[in-house]
Amino acid sequence: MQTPPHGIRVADEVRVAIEAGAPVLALESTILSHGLPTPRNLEVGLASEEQVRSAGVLPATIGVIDGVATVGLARDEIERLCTSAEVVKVSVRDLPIARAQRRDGGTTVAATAWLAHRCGIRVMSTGGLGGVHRGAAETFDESADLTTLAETPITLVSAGVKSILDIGATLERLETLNIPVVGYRTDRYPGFYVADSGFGLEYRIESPADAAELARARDELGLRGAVLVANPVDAAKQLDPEFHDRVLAEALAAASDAGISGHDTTPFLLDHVQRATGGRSLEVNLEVYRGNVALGAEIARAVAG
Ligand code: PSU
Ligand code: MN
Repeated sequence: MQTPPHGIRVADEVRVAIEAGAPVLALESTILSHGLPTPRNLEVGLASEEQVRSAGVLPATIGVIDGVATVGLARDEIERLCTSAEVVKVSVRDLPIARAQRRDGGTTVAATAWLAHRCGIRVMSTGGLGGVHRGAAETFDESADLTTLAETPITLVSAGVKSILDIGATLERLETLNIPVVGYRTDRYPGFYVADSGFGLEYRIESPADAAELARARDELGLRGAVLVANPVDAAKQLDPEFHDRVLAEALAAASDAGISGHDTTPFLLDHVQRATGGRSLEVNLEVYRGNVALGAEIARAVAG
């Protein structure tokens, strides 16, 4: 593997696997520290690692412990990120701050992908990607996931972006940033809770081998960005699309009525959706994540093979 920078700790098991060219799948930790309620977060964190191992792939959950960016968190470290109230959300710009101030942090897609790539990991799974927020034309609120992925050559499996974001604008920005997006066995861009966001995709792939070939083609061309594999939730398990649209409209109206803005918007909307769906959105969230972890593991094997 390329020598990881001094500032990154790589678990022994992960280091050995990377050096041997064995399949490794990177997993983020903001979903655990900030995306899911306790104790479901810990169940999900441990179960997804187990799911990856059962598929013959080594999981590397990535996060920050005592300021140290860590690739391959130990079980007690995952527990710590799931239960401590002191855990901060760490994107790339937060990594040096977390290090200097010895914080614990859950890493976003951006920070996770960047750390994984620096250590030679080539595939990663997440639930939903960050993107362009509604109203971004005024607020400039766009996730650093997008700009980071433009310069991080990893294959990333997600179920698109949540509908609380501006999906059309996110797709436009991905195009501008030269980031290829392919549907996994679909021509439609998934909308996280629903299999079809209402936006189409120009390209699709049919297998993990196709994803591996795409990553190889990117490398052969010397391109430096990620390849995004958009993996929809099984239509039988999605949130009913009409119900979804109604709840989202209510949530957006409630946020506006309450004068919510800026970084408070996402937690407010997600909380509203969760309560308005009676927890059903959380179950879909977990189903989405399981599907992405399963596909990520298959792609990691194809890439390593
Ligand atoms: N989307 C979700 N749930 C999440 C996130 C995104 O549906 O928990 C997390 C991911 O870690 C993503 C981050 O990388 O939020 C994006 O945050 P921001 O918009 O602040 O960059
Ligand atoms: Mn933001």
